[in-house]
Amino acid sequence: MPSHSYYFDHVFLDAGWQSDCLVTVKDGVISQIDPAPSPSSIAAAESIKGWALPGLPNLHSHCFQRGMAGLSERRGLSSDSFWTWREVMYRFLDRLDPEAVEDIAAFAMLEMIERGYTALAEFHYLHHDPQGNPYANRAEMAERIIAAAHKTGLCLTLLPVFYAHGNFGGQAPQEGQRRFINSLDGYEQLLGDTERGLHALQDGKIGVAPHSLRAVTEQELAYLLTLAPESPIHIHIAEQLKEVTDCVTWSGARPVEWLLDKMPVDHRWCLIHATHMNERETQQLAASQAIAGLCPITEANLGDGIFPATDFITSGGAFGVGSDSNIEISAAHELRWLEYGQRLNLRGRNMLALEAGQSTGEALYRMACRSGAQALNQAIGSIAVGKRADFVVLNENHPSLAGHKSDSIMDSYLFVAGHDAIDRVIASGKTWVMGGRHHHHDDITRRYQACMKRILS
Ligand code: NGQ
Ligand code: ZN
Repeated sequence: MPSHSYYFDHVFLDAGWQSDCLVTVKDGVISQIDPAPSPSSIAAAESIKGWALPGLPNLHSHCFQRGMAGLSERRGLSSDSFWTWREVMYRFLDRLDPEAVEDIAAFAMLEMIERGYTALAEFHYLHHDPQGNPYANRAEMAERIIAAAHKTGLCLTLLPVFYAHGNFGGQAPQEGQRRFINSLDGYEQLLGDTERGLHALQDGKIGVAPHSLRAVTEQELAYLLTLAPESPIHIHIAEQLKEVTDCVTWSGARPVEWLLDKMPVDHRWCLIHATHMNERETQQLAASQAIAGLCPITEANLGDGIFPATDFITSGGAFGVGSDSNIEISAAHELRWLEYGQRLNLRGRNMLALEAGQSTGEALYRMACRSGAQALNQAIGSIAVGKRADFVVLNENHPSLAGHKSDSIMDSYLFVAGHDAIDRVIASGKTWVMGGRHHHHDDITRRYQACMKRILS
């Protein structure tokens, strides 16, 4: 494939904003960056106005949950909680066949790429048919997720989930969990089939996802770690207080404490939520090189609590963000709410920028890019040679950016304009979104509408 050059008015490099910069892309990867290009190379390049950022990685999602957004916001008979939401979610599953999963996933991914994400780690656990039997093709559902990524241009790390139990200590799974359940043998087969399916994508990668400490035993977890030794490991942990007390009752230790004690937690790991940690756990997790995968919009929606992000980063910890339940998909809003949670909790401002004079938006964006790349095991999250050519370009004419210099662009994007400012998105060197709309916006949206009418009828 021949190379292609972009001449950016403004581009956010590792060293900061750079004006009038030439970026050359070959085979979907950045091959050269020239901050002082010659007039002839400028003339030969495609000129891009506006403010170009690296695409943000979305490190945690369950795409199918996009289809139930808005269906669990009505007060129930007893007090509503994460656990009653989960019952609604389990009932919603009864409506989903492979076609619906593909149509909903494509729509969720469409929103992701139109709203600032160019890569996704999909934590995929809806494996089986409505009776709980594997499909003839064990990776049927995984292939639907892969097809949706293909249609939208998102870079995909697919995390098939291992789920075997209903609570700590190897308890039997509940009826509502039947579509998630695998033996270790069945899981290994699924992992292999999914990995083969990922060859359909240019940058498809695999990872291993024990659902939570509730869903796996210690022995199963130890075994899972051996299955793909180079790949990321993602796990839900300590999201709800009940999970903490159940874990203490079972083992005498808190979930994060237990995990750090029993498992070789390192840079391969991404701990999703980790909301409820004491100071010691916060410091030890920070030192482990694992990523904290935070999903502040979902955590607010589900009433989880607030992650100790300020203490965590002061201790050297690294976080990325995910859209999780997909109740609202927006890279900017996710980061905004991460910062706002800290402000509300600690009654301060600019909590997640560590140095005086630093832009909070830039601190958040850089952290989530770097950690997201690690959690997805992909060469993404930075505009640098060797990285996937993913650019999110903000409209220079957006009113909330008008008159701004580079030092306040990221803050205005994250805290003010949000995804409304996104003009163009380039993923793997190809333009997928123009004027804020994906090439397949209408088709994917129409399919989603038809699907929702069908499954909600
Ligand atoms: C999930 N979601 O697997 O979709 C979980 C809820 C559970 C979030 N934690 C179910 N947001 O943890 O058991
Ligand atoms: Zn989740």
